[in-house]
Amino acid sequence: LLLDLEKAYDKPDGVQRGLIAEIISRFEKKGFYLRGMKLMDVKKALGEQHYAEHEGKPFFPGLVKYICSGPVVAMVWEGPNVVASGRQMIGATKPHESAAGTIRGDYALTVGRNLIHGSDAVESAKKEIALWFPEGLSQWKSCQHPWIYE
Ligand code: DAT
Ligand code: MG
Repeated sequence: LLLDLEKAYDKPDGVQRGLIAEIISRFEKKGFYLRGMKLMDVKKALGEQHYAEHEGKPFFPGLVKYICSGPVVAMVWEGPNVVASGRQMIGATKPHESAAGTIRGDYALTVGRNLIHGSDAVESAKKEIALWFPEGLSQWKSCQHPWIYE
């Protein structure tokens, strides 16, 4: 059993557009473990810290404004290779390049409204989880576990 962690969240447009359940259900049905989830308003400092790697780029101010523009649903998903699988399920950054069948490929049109964030590596997932879930995560075991995990 490989344990990887991915922090994923619906961006404000996912909440505004009523896609919370649709997005969660893809990760849930795949068999990943939900370890943490909350609806939250994003303060500017958190938005800036979360996107610190993009500071200085021309789209940075708009990106931070967007992420702070309404509540997001922050989630932590765990499972074998969840970072790589999760990025595949989310789709490419630019929706016109994201494959049909991915979240962005199915529901998004523009890069600045691409619905969902997913950590790009286990290391960044750990940092993002510490940033978004300082209260810690939940550990539990599904009754379906042996039917999904060998
Ligand atoms: P991802 O969200 O797929 O990890 P990223 O980390 O490269 O993509 O960028 C973070 C977000 O910044 C991305 O979801 C949307 C925005 N962004 C990235 N490149 C952009 C660009 N060229 N123009 C406008 N927004 C951009
Ligand atoms: Mg990224």
